Amino acid sequence: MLRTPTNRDMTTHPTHQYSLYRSLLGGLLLLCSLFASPAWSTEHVVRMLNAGADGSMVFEPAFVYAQVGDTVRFEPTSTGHFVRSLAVPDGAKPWLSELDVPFVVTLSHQGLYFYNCPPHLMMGMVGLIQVAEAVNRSTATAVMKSTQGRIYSHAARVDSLLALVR
Ligand SMILES: [Cu+2]
Repeated sequence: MLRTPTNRDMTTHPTHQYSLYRSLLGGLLLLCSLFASPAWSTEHVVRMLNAGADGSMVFEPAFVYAQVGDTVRFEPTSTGHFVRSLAVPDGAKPWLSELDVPFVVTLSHQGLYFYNCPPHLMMGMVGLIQVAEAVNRSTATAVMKSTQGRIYSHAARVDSLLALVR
């Protein structure tokens, strides 16, 4: 049977206690959502193309400047491509994606990340990501220069990428 609230009900369930609980819960939910998908991180998209603004067999954009915690999503817009890292900063995990499958890299450390598409390396299908400070500049540059010797067409792309490092 229903009854009207009495003074006694109001003291056992004080309104201010309920609203405090609600704001705590709200704060907790907000914190959880912040950690689940950080509002301050950016997803950069790099497309893998048979033909782009810079000629055939390209990553577009080939140079990305990012911050720690950002992600890069490699989109297999054209078929026949995948992506493999050739140089990453100390502590960062090297990567290798599958053919024609979108691939997301989380940029865990600052520095330079140099990568290529192995079947099209000879055609200069390379790219570079700079995350904050280029702390591994000399190591990455050495890898890029030695890789350049294995490229038959568009080898100058390596120099263009190096020139973009801040
Ligand atoms: Cu390719």
